[in-house]
Amino acid sequence: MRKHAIALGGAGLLLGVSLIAAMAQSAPTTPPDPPQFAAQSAPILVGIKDILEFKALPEYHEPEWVTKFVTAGKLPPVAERLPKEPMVYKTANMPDGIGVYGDVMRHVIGGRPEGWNYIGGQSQGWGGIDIGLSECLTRTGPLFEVKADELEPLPNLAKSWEWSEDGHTLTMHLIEGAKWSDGVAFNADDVMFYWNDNVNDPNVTPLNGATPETFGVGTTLEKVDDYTIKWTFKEVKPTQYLYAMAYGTFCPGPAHILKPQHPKYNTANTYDQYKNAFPPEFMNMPVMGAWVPVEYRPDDIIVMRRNPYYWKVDENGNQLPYLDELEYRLSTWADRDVQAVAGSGDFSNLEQAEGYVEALKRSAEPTAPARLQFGARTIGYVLQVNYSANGWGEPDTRGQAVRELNRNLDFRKAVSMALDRQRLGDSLVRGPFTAIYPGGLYAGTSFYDKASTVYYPYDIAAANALLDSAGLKDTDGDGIRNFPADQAGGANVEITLLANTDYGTDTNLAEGVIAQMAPLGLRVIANFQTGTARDDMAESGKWDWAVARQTAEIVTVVQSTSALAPVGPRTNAFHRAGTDGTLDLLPFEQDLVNDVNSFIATSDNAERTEIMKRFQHTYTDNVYTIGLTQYPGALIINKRFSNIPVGAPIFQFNWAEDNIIRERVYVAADKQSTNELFPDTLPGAPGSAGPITAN
Ligand code: BQZ
Ligand code: CA
Repeated sequence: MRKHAIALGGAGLLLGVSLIAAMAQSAPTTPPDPPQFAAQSAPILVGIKDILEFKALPEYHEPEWVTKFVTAGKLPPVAERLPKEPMVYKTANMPDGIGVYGDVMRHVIGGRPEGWNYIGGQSQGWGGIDIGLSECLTRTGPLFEVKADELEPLPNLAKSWEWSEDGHTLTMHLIEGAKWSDGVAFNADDVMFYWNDNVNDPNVTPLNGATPETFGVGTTLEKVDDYTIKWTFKEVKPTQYLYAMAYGTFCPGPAHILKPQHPKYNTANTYDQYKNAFPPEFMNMPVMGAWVPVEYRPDDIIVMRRNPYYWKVDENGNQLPYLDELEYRLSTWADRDVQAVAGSGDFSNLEQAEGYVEALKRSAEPTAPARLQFGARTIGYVLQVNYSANGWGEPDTRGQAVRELNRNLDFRKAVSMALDRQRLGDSLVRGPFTAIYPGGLYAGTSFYDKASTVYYPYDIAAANALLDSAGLKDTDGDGIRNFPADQAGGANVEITLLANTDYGTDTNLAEGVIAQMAPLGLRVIANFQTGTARDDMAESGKWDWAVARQTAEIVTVVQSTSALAPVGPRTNAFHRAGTDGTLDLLPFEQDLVNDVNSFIATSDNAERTEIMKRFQHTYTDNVYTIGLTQYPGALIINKRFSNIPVGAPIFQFNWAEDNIIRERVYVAADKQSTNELFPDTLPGAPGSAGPITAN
């Protein structure tokens, strides 16, 4: 508290200040109800067993052209390429039933591949590439269509699990006999390499940032045998962590390929060399996913061909996927919308609101090549402030003084009241789409409670009064408030704002925030970076404020729960441990941490609802993040595809690339295109130049 009080001239003043300020500012209120915007169609809710099961079938099939590889002796027969009990997708849950083989889904993405070492921390360019390549212990994307009272992550690489009597251990059974796309067996060694040498090696930051605390402080994992692993938790039956075992945070890599490059096993390698050992040019990287990268042309395209060892089938025994090829054109996110609407691309998550009216207009024409379907308001943005005042990101004196301000509630309230959120939303798109978003859990989601949500509405006069009385004055009369004399030499308050230039929406909102802070006497300076650089900077703590898009924990609470508060040194995006490994939590943050831990420790829904009401009140009353705007996303998919689930949201537990279950998507024979770039080819050996033909 001492350091904190000095920031604004002594504890006494601070206390007085708050009382005076309380009179000046408009009373906090609850947010206005979002304008009605009915998602166009609701999903058909089912049970988990209605979607899939694991069992042996009497016979298996493959595309005819793949059998040529078998007769040419380049592949074992399909039955030997499948596990004892493959995953079987139930026909009744397939919107258009059993599919046929052939055709391609053409994605367009704005990211660029750094390389194929996903668990070593490399991005493949997003937009569904990593989601497709990296199969995980459990799966949550498709949960949007699972009944609330049966909600539990879907089995995936872990086909079943059971809890011990005392609830502290979870025994998981891995799928038996599944193989990587190069034919090498998948087993517990892959899981343990990920856990021991990537999650638990402090020199490695897996992509999507899994840390040991993501699975609970003190949690351990051990191999029982090739197909059995055992978790031990401090909590009793924390079913929550099954969600963390899904995409993003528990998707093992091929240990037979990666381990030889890891410094623990190859002392000639640095950690940097490990992370970068498989550049984008390295083709045919073994995956557990349905398609394998076989062609990469920089700034042009990544082409993927079906994985002949994929371990999932339909009820007729047809090995999946139905689609033989996936493409990722390396362009921009905005171009993804344009190409999907125009029909030169096949898929987009419409998420940049500036393009909504045009996309709606084009898709409304009867001849439009793609179907556009809006979901609920799960897309949105916050202003994050960096709370770490003990070294995360090694700030200079100016940066440190900003963090001291960030940690001051009156400062955050003033920023919130200087924001005209309606104008920010309207600056993106007019109409019923955007809604004022105060921060915290999203309106319209299952744990949201309006009465628990505190909103500090636009009131620039009250905002200025608050900063005046908090002692943040413009001491040199140039219109910019100055730090207190003993902070950063009493210089003008200058705050950098991190935003992602891959998205027009991110930078438009950032410009809006910069403009709206000027009347508050704060100079906010654009720190705009391309996607990878932005993500790396956010991860490293080298930032003051950041414009950030929604994340799953704000939408569902149960996914990425540990990110809701700094429950561990690196679990939260905007408050991480300093150089001494400790977290300098503010009192209210400790309350949030306690609430998150209590939520995880109980499976009683009524209790959970109460905990989240308390959490939401603490979170929003303290303006933990400064919400900006929230709005619905729309899924745009070319009309030739079948088996697209009704009401699939572009984002909920995960993105639509996971939610629609692409391995079940197909194109009816009479609608098949000739868009495949490498027809009748399969992936080659790891590291070889490209796809191979049967002879
Ligand atoms: C969806 C998504 C699939 C990452 C990424 C990108 C990265 C973030 C985020 C989204 C893209 C698309 O989002 O915008 O619609 O296809 O890929 O992963 O924003 O910069 O780090 O979290 O998912
Ligand atoms: Ca000044």
